[in-house]
Amino acid sequence: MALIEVKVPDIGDFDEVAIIEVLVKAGDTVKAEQSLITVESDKASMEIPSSHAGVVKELRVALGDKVSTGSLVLMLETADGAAVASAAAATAVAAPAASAPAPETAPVAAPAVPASAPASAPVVDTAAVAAPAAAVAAAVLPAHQPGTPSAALPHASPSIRKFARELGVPLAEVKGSGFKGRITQHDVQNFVRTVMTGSLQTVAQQAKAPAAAGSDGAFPGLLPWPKVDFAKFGPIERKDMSRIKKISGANLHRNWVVIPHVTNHDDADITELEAFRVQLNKENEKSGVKVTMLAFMIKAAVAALKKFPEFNASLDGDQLVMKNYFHIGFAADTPNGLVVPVIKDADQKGIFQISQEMSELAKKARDGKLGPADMTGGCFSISSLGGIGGKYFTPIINAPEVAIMGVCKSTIEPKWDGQAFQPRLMLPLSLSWDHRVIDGASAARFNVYFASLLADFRRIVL
Ligand code: CAO
Repeated sequence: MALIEVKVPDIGDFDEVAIIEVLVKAGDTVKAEQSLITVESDKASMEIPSSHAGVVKELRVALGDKVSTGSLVLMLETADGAAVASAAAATAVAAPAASAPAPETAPVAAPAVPASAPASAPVVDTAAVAAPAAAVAAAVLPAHQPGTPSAALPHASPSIRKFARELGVPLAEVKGSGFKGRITQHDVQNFVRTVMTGSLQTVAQQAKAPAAAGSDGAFPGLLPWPKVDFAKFGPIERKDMSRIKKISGANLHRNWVVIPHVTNHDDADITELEAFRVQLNKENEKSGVKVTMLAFMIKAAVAALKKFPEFNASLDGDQLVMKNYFHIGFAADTPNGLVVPVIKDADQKGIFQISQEMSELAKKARDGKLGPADMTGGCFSISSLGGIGGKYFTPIINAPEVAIMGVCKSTIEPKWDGQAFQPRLMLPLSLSWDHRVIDGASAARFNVYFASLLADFRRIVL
């Protein structure tokens, strides 16, 4: 018996790297080459293996500690009779796993399970975004009930560990199907699918929905995600998704899967309002504040939320949370993805103030400088593609909100006035709403009222 120090071996340029996983504890028996900790720099992660077999007597590091070559990891009792020694962990450290995709090529069907990485710069989703994604998902889907962790340490490459961490998957509960039981990307994806299916089933049961007949999941017969070797068909390259896209993708997917969406389309005649807007901008050219149609829509949304309060609500179990404040989010397109900054207390602000705040928030969004406070607390969102084009679309509700207004590019259309066709500037509206909270008739009324405000903005003061 001998007590040896196991140290971090030569890990090249990696200096002061954070420990993101501690894979052993005091009392564990480890084999030589078995991974002890995982460290991660901003570019890659790697596992630090044990130099010897033995029993862990004392851990000298903890999660989050920073280590470099030569840092003491743990004290190991070896059975090989070696004298008390200082042993750098095995020199053959697994090659760093750069933040490249895991080897298997199957794309991930963006699961709505939590990404455990904290979302310091939240994205889509108003209240939801500011919270870590885990908390967001937990608010909607029942928490995953841990299964029995496998007794053995999970074997997985650093890239798979990173992948699992991003999805919040506890590797100890994943059964490996790879060589010698190694966990593959496919195993992690399957785990997510199983949890998702179970969670959705629970949601359905909670809502007392009839169970899917004769199935062991909510989606009987659902085919697995296609696994394609794209390189077989032509040259390809792989790109990491931006952090914003990953977080917003998970939120959008959850919202799309969980919320029973319906979208009503309508048109608003904005001929006079557009003329007024152009006139306003001419008069205020020197102010530096440009009034956009979106500012009028934010005011119209406030008035419509006041008239139809169920649109200014959130579901909380069997209760509706009715809000007496009016914070309106607007979707902003940025080079890194979609974000939804929020104009707070829009009911207390005028068109100029809203226009100014919107332009400041849109700039902050494009510069990647929005903070959580800029994106939280929204009651209702507007997604405007008016500056780009298109006719109608089906926007995804920004949970925990219950409705979202999508608008596209206005165009001159012939409208019959009873005697002749008149050229009118028509704005296409697409209102998506949560059918658990809102009925179709209310949605149609909301759209008609919203359109009537834009058609004659004097109605806003009635
Ligand atoms: N019809 C016709 N023209 C419109 C219009 C509409 N509905 N809305 C805006 N425009 C015009 C503006 O008047 C402006 O024209 P000028 O430059 O001649 O004045 C031009 O389009 C550009 O407007 P804008 O997009 O800069 O301003 P905005 O206030 O309409 O929108 C913002 C601001 C931040 C919402 C927008 O830039 C943006 O990011 N939109 C994309 C939102 C998005 O991605 N939604 C999809 C979400 S689902 O994936």
